[in-house]
Amino acid sequence: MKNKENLRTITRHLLYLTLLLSFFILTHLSLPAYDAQDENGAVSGTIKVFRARHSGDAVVYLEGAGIKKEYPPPQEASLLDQKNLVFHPRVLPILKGTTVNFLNSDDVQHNVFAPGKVEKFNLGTWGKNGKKERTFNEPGEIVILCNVHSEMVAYVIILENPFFFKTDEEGHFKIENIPPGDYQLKIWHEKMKLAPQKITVVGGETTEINLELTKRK
Ligand SMILES: [Cu+2]
Repeated sequence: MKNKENLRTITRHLLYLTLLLSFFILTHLSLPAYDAQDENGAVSGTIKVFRARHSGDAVVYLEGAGIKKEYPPPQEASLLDQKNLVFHPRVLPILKGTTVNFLNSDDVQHNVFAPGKVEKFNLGTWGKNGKKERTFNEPGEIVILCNVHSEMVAYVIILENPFFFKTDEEGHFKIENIPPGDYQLKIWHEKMKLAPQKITVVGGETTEINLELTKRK
């Protein structure tokens, strides 16, 4: 009786093992069937910004015929804080349709308004820990100001696809998960400009590109 039960348990385990093995073999065997072109690629490199304190706050983004026109915006809102009389972050790139929470973390009152062409608005003036939100649906650059402190400025950059990256202070960027194809790599910077660059993204590979921003807008 005991032996029979043991045998049954062993048989059951063997069956599970066989199923598991077949699953792994099947999934791994099917991998080489995918062409490298079915995989996405990446672009990375460094943007050196001249005549600036550092190489950060440059927004690198892609445009191209192969990119879809509509991407669902993130569920989570982005944050633009006002702390120590400065907007944080100074440059906020977002995907079109994203909601931005405007927060005041200071003891003094701050205001938020945009005098620009893409969107013109004034969210009002409020005190510590107060928050207002706004959703941005039009692509472009929006200059954000505070009418209490004239030196405060931030830039919301609204982009049409998720293939963008804001450089760190060393100028590094990396855009991942890009469908293979030809693109125009563009750069937004507060003060500097550069002509669009042609790049090719190859599936499963990272295209390296290093650029310099030397011309003023
Ligand atoms: Cu202010």
